[in-house]
Amino acid sequence: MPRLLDRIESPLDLKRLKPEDLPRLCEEIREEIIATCAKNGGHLGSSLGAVELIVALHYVYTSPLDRLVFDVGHQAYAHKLLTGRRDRFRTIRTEGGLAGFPERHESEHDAFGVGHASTAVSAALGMVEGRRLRGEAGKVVALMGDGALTGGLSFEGLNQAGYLKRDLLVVLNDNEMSISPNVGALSEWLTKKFASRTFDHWRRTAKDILRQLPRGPAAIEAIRHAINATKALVSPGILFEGLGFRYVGPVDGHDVQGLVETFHEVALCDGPVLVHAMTTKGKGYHPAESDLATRGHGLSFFDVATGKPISKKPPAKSYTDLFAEALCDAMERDERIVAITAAMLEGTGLIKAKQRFPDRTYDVGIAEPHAVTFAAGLACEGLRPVVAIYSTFLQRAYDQIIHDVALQGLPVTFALDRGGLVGADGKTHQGAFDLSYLRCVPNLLVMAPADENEMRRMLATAVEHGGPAAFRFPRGSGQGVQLDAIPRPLEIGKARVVRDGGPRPDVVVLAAGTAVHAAIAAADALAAREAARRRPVLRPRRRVRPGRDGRGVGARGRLRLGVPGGVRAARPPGRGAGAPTRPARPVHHAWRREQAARPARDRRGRRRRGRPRARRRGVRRRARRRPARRRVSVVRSRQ
Ligand SMILES: Cc1ncc(C[n+]2csc(CCOP(=O)(O)OP(=O)(O)O)c2C)c(N)n1
Repeated sequence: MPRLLDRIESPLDLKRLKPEDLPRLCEEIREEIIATCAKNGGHLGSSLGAVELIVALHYVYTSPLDRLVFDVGHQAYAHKLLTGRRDRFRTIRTEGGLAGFPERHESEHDAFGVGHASTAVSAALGMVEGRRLRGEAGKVVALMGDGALTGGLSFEGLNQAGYLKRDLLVVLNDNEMSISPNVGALSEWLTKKFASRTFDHWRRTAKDILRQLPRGPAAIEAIRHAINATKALVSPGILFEGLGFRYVGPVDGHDVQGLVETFHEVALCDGPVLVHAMTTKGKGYHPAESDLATRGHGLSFFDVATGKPISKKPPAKSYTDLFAEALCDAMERDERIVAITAAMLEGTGLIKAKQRFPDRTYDVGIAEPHAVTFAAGLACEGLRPVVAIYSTFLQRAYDQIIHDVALQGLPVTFALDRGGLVGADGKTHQGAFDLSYLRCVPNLLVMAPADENEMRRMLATAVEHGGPAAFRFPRGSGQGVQLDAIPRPLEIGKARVVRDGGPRPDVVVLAAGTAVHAAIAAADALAAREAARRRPVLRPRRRVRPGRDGRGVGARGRLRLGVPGGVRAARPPGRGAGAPTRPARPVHHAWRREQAARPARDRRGRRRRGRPRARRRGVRRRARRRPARRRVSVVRSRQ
């Protein structure tokens, strides 16, 4: 039988289907999502769980006239399939293909670009208000998960929406999961829906009985009030109603026809409405549904039949695993150390700490700013909190880093995972800004380890340091170096000469972070070429003599390899200060090896020259006249 999905080029084609066709369409969408995620990886569980919600929303509302705003955007695969991107869906997350998240430039149906959590309500409310001010028609819908609801930003949006009383539909996709099972008092509150369902059943029965009894209208009215008051006590809706929303639910988030009816009804309501839909993460794919840890939240390549990962080589231990082990060891030795994550127990490896030290490991929900200030409070009481967080998500807590931790010099350690380029998750997830945004923070010790052993030593350094400290490490496996049994703290502020000697005394290679290994390879290659050619390959403009700490290296007499996947901070004042600079460009999704192979680009996004400046003609000619002593130095600078 031909697929219904193949008939859909836009949401208008979807509206031509009969409501009874929708369950079949949902199944076809699921198959497409599973087949694609198996090849490209991606957010399988979240996308499978939201299929019916997305189909029903597109069936009732008219995108792009009506705006559909996603939270995180990791559940939007069905939306991509229904909005003219079916043919390119199999390219998702690959270089040049569709992005894994909604992006405004990709489609007019992607109302808001996203990747980080808890933005949907605020963005949607802004759109509602923007349309009102411009006198434009159209509804706005925000689709968010119960995990995203743990982020304070969501409540800031709900708070204003309830106050403004504009037409805004918030659909709460409640699967009781964040990446791992959802946490917090709010999550417990939402589980009241079970009580609420039982109550609804009980209320219906009571009404039937009452109808048959001879009673006056006043008595019936009194009983109705009593029932409603009791419902408020057992329903999660009271929270949203208190914030000014009309609460509808809980409804079955996989009954697509029921959802269509509900959305038709609420589309006629004035003012803010919240529909509370219950869903199952990973719905329709047994391996995902039965994975209790994350319900197939985000998977890399897997076998569709079994759901088992397909991995070409046995995975070496990742930086994440090694960090988590080092942290557990440190927690064992030092009772002052506590571990904090913002809804990333799995991603940061802190699940290990949670198992070994449940009392000293905190998952605070998707609440990075709170995580940092909570850590500051712990530090005030003599503890040594380690906030394990992805580089990209720490961006959200910038003021907390400066105001709550750094200015007060509190001993909080930030362990930044996924520093550098992260691959297929794309521009919202690149850990490219951390060194730029951290280096300027007063009192903060900033480090980037060259390898996993140094990472362990940096954790020890940070804790011993007694002030604010941060170190960032990349995604993926370590260098495979030998690990010290007990990591010793490093000397702060000293660079290290990794290799000395070689054919050129006047060439210094500076590197930080895991670029040190690339720098050693570059130095080796350079030395080999120098030796083979019997003349200099590189000729710096002035002679340099590095000190042990990396100082004294002439500004031009060095070949500098940056930290992998980092961006430079803005142009310093004095060099064209005041003049408008061209904005830097984001790094888009691709496999990590493709990203690593891309030529470096300058601030304007132009390709950097493939060959070093000194190899240009005139320079080489002059260099021949003044051969240099042969020595290549590699200096690693450490902040
Ligand atoms: C600010 C921020 N912190 C952390 C994350 C990582 N993250 C991605 S999805 C997710 C869980 C979202 O849960 P929920 O909103 O309930 O959606 P579900 O996956 O359950 O459908 C988390 C923590 C993020 N995207 N943004």
